Amino acid sequence: VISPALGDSGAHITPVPMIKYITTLLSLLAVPACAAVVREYSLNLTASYLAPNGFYREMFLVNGQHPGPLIEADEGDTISATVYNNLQVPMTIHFHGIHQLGTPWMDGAPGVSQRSIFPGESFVYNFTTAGQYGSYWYHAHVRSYYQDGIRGPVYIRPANDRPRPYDLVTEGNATATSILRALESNPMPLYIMDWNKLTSDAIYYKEVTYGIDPACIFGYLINGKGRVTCPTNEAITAAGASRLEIFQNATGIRSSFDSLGCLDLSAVNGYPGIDNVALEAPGFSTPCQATNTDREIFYVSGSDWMMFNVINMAGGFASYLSIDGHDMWVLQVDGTFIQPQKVKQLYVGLGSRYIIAVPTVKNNGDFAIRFACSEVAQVTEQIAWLSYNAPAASQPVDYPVTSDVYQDMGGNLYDPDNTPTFNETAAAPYEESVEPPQGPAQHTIHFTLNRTAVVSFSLMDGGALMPIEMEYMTPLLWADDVSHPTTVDVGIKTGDVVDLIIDNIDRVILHPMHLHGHSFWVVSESNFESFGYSTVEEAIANGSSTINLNNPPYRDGYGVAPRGHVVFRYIADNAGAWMFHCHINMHLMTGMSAVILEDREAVRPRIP
Ligand SMILES: [Cu+2]
Repeated sequence: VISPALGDSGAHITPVPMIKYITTLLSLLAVPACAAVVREYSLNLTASYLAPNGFYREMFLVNGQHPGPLIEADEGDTISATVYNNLQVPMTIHFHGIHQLGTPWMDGAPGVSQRSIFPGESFVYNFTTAGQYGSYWYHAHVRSYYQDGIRGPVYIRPANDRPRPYDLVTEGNATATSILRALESNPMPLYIMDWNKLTSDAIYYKEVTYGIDPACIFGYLINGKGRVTCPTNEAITAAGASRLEIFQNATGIRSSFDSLGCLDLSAVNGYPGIDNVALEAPGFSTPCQATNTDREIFYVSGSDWMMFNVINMAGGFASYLSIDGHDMWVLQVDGTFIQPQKVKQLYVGLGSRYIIAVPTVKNNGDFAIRFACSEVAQVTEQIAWLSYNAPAASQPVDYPVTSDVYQDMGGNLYDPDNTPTFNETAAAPYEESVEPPQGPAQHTIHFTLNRTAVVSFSLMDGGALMPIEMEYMTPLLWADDVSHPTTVDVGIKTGDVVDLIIDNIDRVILHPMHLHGHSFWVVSESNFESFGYSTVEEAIANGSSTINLNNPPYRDGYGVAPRGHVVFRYIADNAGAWMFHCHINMHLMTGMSAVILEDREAVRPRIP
């Protein structure tokens, strides 16, 4: 129906041959829902020296590829993934969004749920997918090594008896609904990842040594592919006009963009005069140099619909996704079917996953799939191609605007119809059973997201930072001493309801907060004010307008806007020691992380 280009270097993607399509249709009829199996995978981690966007650097690979291979299962299957660490650094693998229900020691958090896998060692991650479906991903959780290449997708096909919202998309057209149902078994990959010239260790070294926040990337990759383009400063400045305003409102300083579209952050970085801070050593910055490497390309033929699995695997940046001239129906977010939204632009939060259906337009041409950085810190975009033409040896010429609806490199959407963009706050779960508990929570924990120095980011109210050395300590899941300033031990017992109130007092930075071991309901949210109450009950009693206990979004990661707040509510149904942290690697590395203990004594005797 639709297949990516064959014979490309870089990401290795399995096309969808027609025979598999037919087999899937048959399997929907033939396979009983209870036929859970064990899905075995080997993940061989190696280092290499490659140039995915035209510049050579040391990078990491999983089974010789970046991103790593797809791990797939049917809902209820067990996944058994053996990781062979052939790198020269310690490693763990975290299965992002997988609850690890009953197996907290398989969560892949170094110093929290396991000891690191040291060079030459292996480790078997063995866990169930029961109760979970949709899109997830796996990534290194030691230091920032996932942004060097240790990352890949996990896809769990929903059980046959899951209610699906496809009729709302197709307006009851049975043929169209059956097409979506078939595409669901193997959605096309659309993985966005940011990329740097330097390794994450080198960037971290620069961050702590020079005291600079490396909020600047060398460009995005889509499915491990992409190229560097060097737009004019006039074009960057035009696309980034709103960023200049936001920064000026926060700091009083009129800033400017460098050749890679990075905002000059000297005023808050404390280290003036650096171009491309994440890319070069101070004093050795080089201006943007364009490359001509292949972009990802998808060839379309015949089908009325496409389905994409969108995953933000980036190390630091969220982005906006748009496809020139095409609508997108958002069907799932973070492994949950939602009330579908038809949009022309989708905010793709760091660590988050989205299943989208795209109606084809039956118009011979090449259309750009555009990811634009949504952060204040940089104007940059990467594109992949959606081609209705026959596969060709050469790629389409860059940037033909093939539609009057398109998104520029600053993430500004040009749409004569003013179609609403994706509304995260309104992304209600489709299944009515996914409802939060309504009564008072047994525990309310307050966090404050704060930049306590140029390169120290905290979430504890008192400003405590989780030291990077935690990764080498006896894992908190079974350690005798848990008395660290970033350990939250408030006596949570199995079955308790927990509210996390998170105020972000930073003026510019959105922090994408990720909770391990659970999904949560976003029961309050604001992008301009703190929560202002000590509990959800108090907020309700005072008539707070931000509280939403009526089918709120159900997520495992969610961005907290600058000056804003969120309240996450979850059920403590998974005894263990669970990380709660910002997913921006350089924030996690400099302290923005905590561990929430949950009925730990109940699980300690069961640890293998
Ligand atoms: Cu952060």
